Amino acid sequence: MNRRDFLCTGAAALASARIGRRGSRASLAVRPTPTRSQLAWQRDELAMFLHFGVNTFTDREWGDGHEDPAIFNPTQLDARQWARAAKAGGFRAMILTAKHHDGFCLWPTATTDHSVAKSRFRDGKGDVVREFVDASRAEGLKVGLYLSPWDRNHPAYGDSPRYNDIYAAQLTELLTRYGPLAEVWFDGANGEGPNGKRQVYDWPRVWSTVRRLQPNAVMFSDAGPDVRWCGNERGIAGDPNWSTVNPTVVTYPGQSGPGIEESLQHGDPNGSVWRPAEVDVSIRPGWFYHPAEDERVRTVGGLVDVYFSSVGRNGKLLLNVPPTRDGLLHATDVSRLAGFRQALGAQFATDHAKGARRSWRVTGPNTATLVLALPAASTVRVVRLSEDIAHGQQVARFTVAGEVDGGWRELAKGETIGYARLERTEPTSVQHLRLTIETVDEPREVSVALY
Ligand code: FUL
Repeated sequence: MNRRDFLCTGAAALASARIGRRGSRASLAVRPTPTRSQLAWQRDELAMFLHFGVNTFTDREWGDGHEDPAIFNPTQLDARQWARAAKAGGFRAMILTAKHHDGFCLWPTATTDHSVAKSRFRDGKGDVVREFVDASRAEGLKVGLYLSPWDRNHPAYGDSPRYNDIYAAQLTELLTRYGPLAEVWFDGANGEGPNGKRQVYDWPRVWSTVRRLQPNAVMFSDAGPDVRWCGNERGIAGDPNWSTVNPTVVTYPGQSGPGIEESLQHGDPNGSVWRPAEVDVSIRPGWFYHPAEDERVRTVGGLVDVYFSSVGRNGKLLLNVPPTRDGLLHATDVSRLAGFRQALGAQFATDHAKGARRSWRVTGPNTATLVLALPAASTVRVVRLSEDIAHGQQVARFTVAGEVDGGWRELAKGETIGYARLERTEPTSVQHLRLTIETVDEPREVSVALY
């Protein structure tokens, strides 16, 4: 079973209630704030994930490491087409699976023969990582790489010190050959059975290698250290979703046990480190391309829903769009990406709160109210709230009400806000709007936009 299927909805709901109550009592002397890289990462909002490798040619999701490298032959590979599609979709970065669990390396590495160098792609002289990086840069996109720790091909895997050297060498190649990386992605999956090889990874070594060689890259994993997995692959960030976590709960990728799921999904209002959630989800049912899924690509409306449940819940969206065997993104996926961007543009075209008179009042040590008088009565369908997260995250609860027929009607209500909180409301015509917040430290003004 995929480890990522573990999410149990009942437990998540309980956890959410518990964190909600704790939220208003949190009191850290100094609350965590994001680094410059974490801030830039979150403000980018959208990154595209590309799962590509031997699985693309075997029609599988997890290769077993026995694949013949010769099967890898994307004859029309055009990474510029990937980058153009990403850009047209409003994405700011792309992350490629340089090596998935099957161990096949998309770059010519000195650490194994199981790579593009032994494939028919560009007569064994190709380098998919290089083409990917160059294409991303040409389109102004940031670059990220995924390097699976689990390796079902490498003979050293399971001989822990030896494989840790190999893994560090692979990482070093990727971190030193391709210019600045914005993100390095460490998967937590390890499906070795009871008779399989057990590898003890050296995570401190891995993390310090990235810090040393790419100090501006954020590192993703269940355990961060910079950004954390949101706890599911359905495109839905936790609610509430704190960007602060207690770092003693999830300490390495793939860890399971009590409290892990709650920590990944919800973070912790009392957490001592800033580790925001990344929401990885595929545009198709699988991560790799399968022709049988051509009719099952998420619709534009479905993608907009994912935006609301990821970016709109204080997450960063990492949307997977897998290249086909030709080495191109499928036309359906490309048109859905363009449609997604268009739909978001239409949705957020007019902010009715622009030019509103704002009166901000701190009503207690942990409470405040913001009243907006809009320039004209407007029909509100979506409320967008946002905290200035450069100063951290502090809202534990909020209520938005609109003045209707001389009284206040509740339009939206919830727990955390963070970078962004998007709430759909019953279309309601209002001219005055009131936001009430409860915070974990001295209240700071929240931005409100209305669409
Ligand atoms: C999981 C992997 O097992 C999947 O194949 C995929 O790479 C996904 C993003 O992460 O843990």
